[in-house]
Amino acid sequence: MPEGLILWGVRSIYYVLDKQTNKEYKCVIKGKVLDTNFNIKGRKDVNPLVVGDTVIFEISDDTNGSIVSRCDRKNEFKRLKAGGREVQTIVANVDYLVIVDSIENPPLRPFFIDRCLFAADYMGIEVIIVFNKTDLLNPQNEEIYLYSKEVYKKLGYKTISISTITGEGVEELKTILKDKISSFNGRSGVGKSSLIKSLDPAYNDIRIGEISKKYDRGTHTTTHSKIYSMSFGGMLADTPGIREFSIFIDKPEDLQFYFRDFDKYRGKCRFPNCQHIDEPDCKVLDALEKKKIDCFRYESYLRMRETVVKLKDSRI
Ligand SMILES: Nc1nc2c(ncn2[C@@H]2O[C@H](COP(=O)(O)OP(=O)(O)O)[C@@H](O)[C@H]2O)c(=O)[nH]1
Ligand SMILES: [Mg+2]
Ligand SMILES: [Zn+2]
Repeated sequence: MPEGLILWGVRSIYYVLDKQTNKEYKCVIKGKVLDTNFNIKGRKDVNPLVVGDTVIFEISDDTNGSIVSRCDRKNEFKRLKAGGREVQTIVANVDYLVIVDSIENPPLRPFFIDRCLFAADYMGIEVIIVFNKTDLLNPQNEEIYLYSKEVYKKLGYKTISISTITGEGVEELKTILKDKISSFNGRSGVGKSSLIKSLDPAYNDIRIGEISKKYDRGTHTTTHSKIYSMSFGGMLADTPGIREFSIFIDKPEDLQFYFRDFDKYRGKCRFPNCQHIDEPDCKVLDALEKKKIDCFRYESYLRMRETVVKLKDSRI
């Protein structure tokens, strides 16, 4: 039976690319239930199949088929749905997770980026952070934008500044994404779909959204994830915007291990189980005070920890 790549899916119809012949088939799941383990840590995953999944499928005729099973995933990018009881996998098997944020309209949100970074690191996915809309930069916000970019760079994340209007950074991004499978993720209105268009004008008809004047945030225009084949080589998944990115982790105590900023200090705290909140002789707090750890990153840690602890309580 052929192996295929899930390009996109709506309701229970999936579009599958035959990896050998490069032909596309419209598929349903055979017998309606997929033979795979979807329960993640006791929570239901709302999507059994996501873009980027590899499946084994049967061809019924020239354009139709049915999916028999899902192959093991190399990696997966997921978040908790509102309420915390369900997990939503957004994309699987990517080489790069491209976190797209805009520096203006809507304004940059490092706390959002940090949540995505946590999830990517937790799941072992390499990240690129895109700062889009540089053409709109307001001098008042320049400092915070350049500062955050530098912080992420120092932590070892690839960062790139882009404008889909002036074309700044687009060629550079192309070089990085060439021949890879990548996924664009971020809030609504930051320019994910516009970026796909800039990277490959063949997709000029992708819908892009307007920014709501009232809230200075994007409207949901992209309704489902979809993979596009790039003419320069490689594939890109466009995903719907997410308003809140809730993370999940089994033990709140483990969150600290995904803050690279703490790596150099955390082993030296007085208490081996130090959470770096208010413990005496904490080397992370020391480093924070000496500005060796950036304060918005530390604030992110506290905020994320709080939500994780709350979720834990609400589950009992
Ligand atoms: N000024 C400016 N506007 C942009 C840029 N990229 C996207 N936009 C605008 O931002 C809005 C949202 O873009 P869209 O691609 O739909 O965002 P998505 O929700 O992340 O897919 C649209 O009005 C775009 O024209 C950019 O680099 N500069
Ligand atoms: Mg979009
Ligand atoms: Zn500590």
